[in-house]
Amino acid sequence: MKPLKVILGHTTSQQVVFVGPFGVGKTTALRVISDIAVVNTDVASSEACADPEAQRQGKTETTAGFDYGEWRFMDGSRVSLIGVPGQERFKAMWDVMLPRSSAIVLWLYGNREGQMAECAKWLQALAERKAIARLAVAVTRVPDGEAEQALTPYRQLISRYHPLAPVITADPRRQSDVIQAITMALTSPYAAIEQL
Ligand SMILES: Nc1nc2c(ncn2[C@@H]2O[C@H](COP(=O)(O)OP(=O)(O)OP(=O)(O)O)[C@@H](O)[C@H]2O)c(=O)[nH]1
Ligand SMILES: [Mg+2]
Repeated sequence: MKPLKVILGHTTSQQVVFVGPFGVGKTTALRVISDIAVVNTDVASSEACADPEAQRQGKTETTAGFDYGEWRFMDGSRVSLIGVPGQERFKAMWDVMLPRSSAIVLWLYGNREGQMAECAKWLQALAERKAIARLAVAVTRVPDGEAEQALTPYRQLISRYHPLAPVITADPRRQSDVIQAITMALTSPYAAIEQL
């Protein structure tokens, strides 16, 4: 097992959790934004080997536990960042991490069939764990110039679960996009809980 080189000497006031399907970019986004060395539980994965897009993108590992990083929010407070596994077989981590989150970023593919069902599955998982009140949705891999058209079906579906959740396009490899997604999640208005 690799030694952990992280020294956590301060407290964080909020916790943002990254959720979404296998390989969408949760660990990538967390590594891009964390200002401490990321604690990481990625392991070699046969799913990654079998998934053609994962192969193209050089992904050979999957998160089996959770990623942990930290980031300083614009008000100066420190925020914990948690990336949970995308694979359902590790969903015990969702049960642990989601109910104690301050806000969620749901990462989704914008270039795959079946993403509305995938999106509904995640929204349901969040709702069941009472973790949907502060939410931003980041749709990845949307070609330039196609954002509005691509986001419309996501917005329609998401509004049934959370009428105020922002839905944006974002590239998890780009720091400014990840900052935008986290900031939107942390500042998104709470939906009245009875609406959820
Ligand atoms: N081409 C392209 N590649 C991307 C994009 N976003 C992420 N990737 C790549 O996709 C892969 C995502 O891998 P991870 O960050 O491990 O995904 P994950 O969501 O943490 O996956 P699990 O933890 O296994 O569920 C990385 O190789 C990224 O470089 C994108 O917008 N375009
Ligand atoms: Mg991961």
